[in-house]
Amino acid sequence: MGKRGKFITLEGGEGVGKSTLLADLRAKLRARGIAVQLAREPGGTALGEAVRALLLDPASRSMSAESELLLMFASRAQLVRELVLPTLKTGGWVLSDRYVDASYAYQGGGRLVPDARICALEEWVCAGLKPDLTLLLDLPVSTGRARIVRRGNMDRIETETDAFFERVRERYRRRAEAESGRFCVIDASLAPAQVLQASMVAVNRLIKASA
Ligand code: Z5A
Repeated sequence: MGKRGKFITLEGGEGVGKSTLLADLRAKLRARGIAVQLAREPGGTALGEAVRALLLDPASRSMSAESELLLMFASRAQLVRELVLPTLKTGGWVLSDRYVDASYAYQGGGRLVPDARICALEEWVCAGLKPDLTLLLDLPVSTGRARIVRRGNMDRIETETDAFFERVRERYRRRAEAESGRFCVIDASLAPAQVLQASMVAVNRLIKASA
């Protein structure tokens, strides 16, 4: 049987530069001859994109924390089975804009859903799939928000309070401390080229380990 591919996730609060980094990382990996599949959460499959539209629609303002959490996991269940596991199995690498850490940060940290609930869903839905590497782009909330505001068109979650996003950031940092072998924390206030360079240090380690 061929070698399993690697699963890299990008995490962080609003406007930290995940989409920007994702495109740059894909280019770097492809230049090294590595087949890369991009993913995003919520979304990444036809079903997941429909769920994403529901989740982010400002008109869904009455959505409960429980509904939000379950919809995030519904999208994830489909992504894992339809895209991530099949790609890894054939030796491809998957770069995903968010994965299960986002549920602990946003629904756990932000919405105060008990971790035990999220953990139970993770055990069921993720089928033991953990990222090989998680790049956490860390940025003060005010800086990320300023970038988002400049872009315009705020989605439902982006209109949350600063206190909500401070809790999200704190939760991400705590998870990174607790799993320092999997996480690499990047200073997202650096210029995009420097963010890419710092990320490539960790990615190169993964490439070496898989050679
Ligand atoms: N969510 C959740 O609650 N629970 C879950 O389990 C999951 C997700 C999976 C959708 O995610 C929402 O779902 C998200 C979390 C929640 N909540 N919100 N809000 P998303 O990933 O699609 O949305 P996002 O976090 O808001 O991503 P984003 O707005 O697209 O930001 P980004 O991808 O991190 O940044 P970007 O688009 O690359 O950059 C933003 C701007 O900054 C842009 O103008 C860039 O040109 C600029 N930029 C990028 N990098 C830099 C640097 N280094 N310096 C200066 N400017 C930069």
